[in-house]
Amino acid sequence: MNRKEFIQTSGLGLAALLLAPGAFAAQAPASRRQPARRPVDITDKEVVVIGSGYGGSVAALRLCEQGVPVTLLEMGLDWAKSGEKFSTMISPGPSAAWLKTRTIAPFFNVFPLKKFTGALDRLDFEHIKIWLGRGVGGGSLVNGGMAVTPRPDYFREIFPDLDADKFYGHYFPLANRELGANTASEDFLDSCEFYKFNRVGEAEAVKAGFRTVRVPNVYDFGYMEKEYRNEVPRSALAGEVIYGNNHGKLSLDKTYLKKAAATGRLEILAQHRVNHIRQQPDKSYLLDVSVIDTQGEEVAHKTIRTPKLVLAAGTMGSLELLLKSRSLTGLPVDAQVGQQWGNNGNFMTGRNFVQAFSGGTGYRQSTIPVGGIDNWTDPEHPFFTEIAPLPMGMNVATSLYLMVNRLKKHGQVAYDAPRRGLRLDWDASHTAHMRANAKYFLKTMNKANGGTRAHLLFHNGFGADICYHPLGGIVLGKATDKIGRLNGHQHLYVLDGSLIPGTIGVNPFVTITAIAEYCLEHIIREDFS
Ligand code: FAE
Repeated sequence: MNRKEFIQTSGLGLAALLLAPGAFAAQAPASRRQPARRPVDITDKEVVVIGSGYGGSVAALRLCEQGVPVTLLEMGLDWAKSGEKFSTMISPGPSAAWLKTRTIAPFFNVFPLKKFTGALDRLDFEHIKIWLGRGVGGGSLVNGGMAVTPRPDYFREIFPDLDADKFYGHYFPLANRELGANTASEDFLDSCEFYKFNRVGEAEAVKAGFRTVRVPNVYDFGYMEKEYRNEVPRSALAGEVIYGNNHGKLSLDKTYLKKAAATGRLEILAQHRVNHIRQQPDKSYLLDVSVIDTQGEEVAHKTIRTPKLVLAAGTMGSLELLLKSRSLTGLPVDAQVGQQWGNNGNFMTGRNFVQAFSGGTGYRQSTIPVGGIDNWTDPEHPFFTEIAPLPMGMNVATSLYLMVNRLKKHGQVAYDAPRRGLRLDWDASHTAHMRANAKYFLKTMNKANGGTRAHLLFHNGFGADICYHPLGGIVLGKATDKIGRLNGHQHLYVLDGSLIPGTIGVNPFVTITAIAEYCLEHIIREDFS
């Protein structure tokens, strides 16, 4: 079978499911268009947070707890309130893509979609594609939930100026606790048919001489065991993940944001897209905001003024807002902004014909990863890789890996004013050593276990352009002071993945959360007491 046939065959299976009644059931409600309005009034807010991902949610909770009223602006939907359901990977519906007419998964994009403000977005640059979450909860709505604390030696290498002992003694445990990180029981993983892919993945790795590790997750494994026993509606065991989970996943709307809302001081304005930021002579910030409908069209235009602004729009969102605002409104933005960007060493690869004569990787797969391969201490080929599920609704005898490598060379981000978009300096030279690691990994695995490089998934078997973890560009202690205040500003704080200089060696949301906790503790003490 060649790659085209593989895609077609898989597509046929998926198409059968697609044509099942209800596959397109929850389409976008036709929104009534209203003409765009000019802003008449300026609305004043005490503190505004832009973006409701990890950094924004920590900011919302910690400030609200201090008695500070917070307004949180999020361009995506408030899914819990919208009445929309998240769709599965094999029957994609409205949540599957942000304003696209075809699915945007890393592969098998054979599904047409109706344009809608979905939960998953993809930014396409020449040499890299970057996936993002959209909606109240940001990336937590669509990610795989892997809650990984970085290696202490690498954390020290990346953040030499931070107090690592305090991070491992306090901020990382705090982040894991608040996020609801938990670990699956070994009995369940050993016996559950949905985790055959992981058992195969671990056994093959051990046979090839690699070290495997159990990885915590924010998916509630107690709930998953009930799914398995058919006591509750299925989510991870029903193919839900990158288009959102209807149950089981402790996304931020169920953790940090829920706690913040319980204080009565949090105002969440969903479907509010911030277009640019202008600084006033009195140092306050004027935000130009579009209220958008589910087609992405502006239905109202607002101007919001605040003396204190938290920028937590995610690495790409915060970079775009700062660089675009500098170009459009003259917002003072330090020359360090845009430097030290990276893909966290992301490199996707896989193997076909895995255990082809002994049952493959399993017909049914949980969408939630639980295992990793830790080869970080190998001086020649250091990498960590997730043993990723591939819930295709059939046994494809294929293993998928999302590798996290070191970064040898940073990228740079700039604003391209004529094209009105970000420009990313990133090409094959940035990923050459990641490709070498992937080649070594696959060769070692195939030699020990059989199988072939996943030509059926990726061109040449390598997804060098796939990035789930964009990091950096507004690096802590470089573009900001030691606690996230943007250089040259007293009250503009950056609190998201952009603070991490391009790499952290593992999946990043626990680190983003812990750094936001650290920054907030100091910001509150210094600026809000
Ligand atoms: P993020 O969560 O991206 O939130 C930013 C928010 O700001 C979003 O909701 C945006 O819609 C909103 N926004 C952006 N611009 C604007 C604007 N102009 N106006 C208003 N709102 C705006 O930021 N990480 C892990 O640690 N473990 C995993 O298993 C994992 N799996 C992943 C799987 C997928 C498919 C993807 C896409 C990512 C995955 N990640 C994973 C990465 C993780 O989700 C990501 O690093 C964090 O979500 C980034 O957190 P931030 O707070 O930086």
